[in-house]
Amino acid sequence: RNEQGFTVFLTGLSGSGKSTLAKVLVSKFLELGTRAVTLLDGDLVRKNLSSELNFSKEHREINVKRIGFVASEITKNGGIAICAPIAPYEESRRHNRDLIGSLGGYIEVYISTPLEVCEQRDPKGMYAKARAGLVKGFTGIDDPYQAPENAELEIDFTDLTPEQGAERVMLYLAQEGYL
Ligand code: GGZ
Repeated sequence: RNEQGFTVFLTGLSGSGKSTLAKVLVSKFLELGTRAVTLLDGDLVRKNLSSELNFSKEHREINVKRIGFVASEITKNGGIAICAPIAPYEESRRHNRDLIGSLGGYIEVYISTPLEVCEQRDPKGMYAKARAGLVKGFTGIDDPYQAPENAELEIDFTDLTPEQGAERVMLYLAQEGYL
């Protein structure tokens, strides 16, 4: 069995389905029971690891690279890291890919659920606030999201359940020899 550590790095807009997918993936990896699984979700990282950071380009890049560093340590030690920040910039994603890829597996999953769908779902009411001008510099509204061009997988949750999305990721990981 392949015991190499790896990182599943989810990137996509707020409300695109990253966190839900990440949670389903955690339970699937735990069921397999092979390696320690660590979830680095956007919310919890912002609260615990990056609480002094705002949403400027500079601070988003620091935040995403911090997540990448923690994931690289987990990967180096043979664990599974699942990351779920927006990660809107190619530069930090590339940085993480190079760092983590040198220590184990790096699988970037672009969650490509379109803005219209994310905005319609608006699970936390953030898009309504952004449209009303109560939140400035919100990704997809008045802040950029650079769509990945070299992601290992792309998943659009418009017509897909979290379970179906997770199955696609698991299938890919099995095909590539990670599981
Ligand atoms: C984007 C913001 C913003 C702005 C607060 N832009 O739906 P959420 O609430 O839970 O997901 C969003 C989360 C994004 O944090 P990340 O650390 O993943 O972003 S990044 O990778 O760019 O560092 C949203 C909330 O934080 N949020 N203000 N202006 N999202």
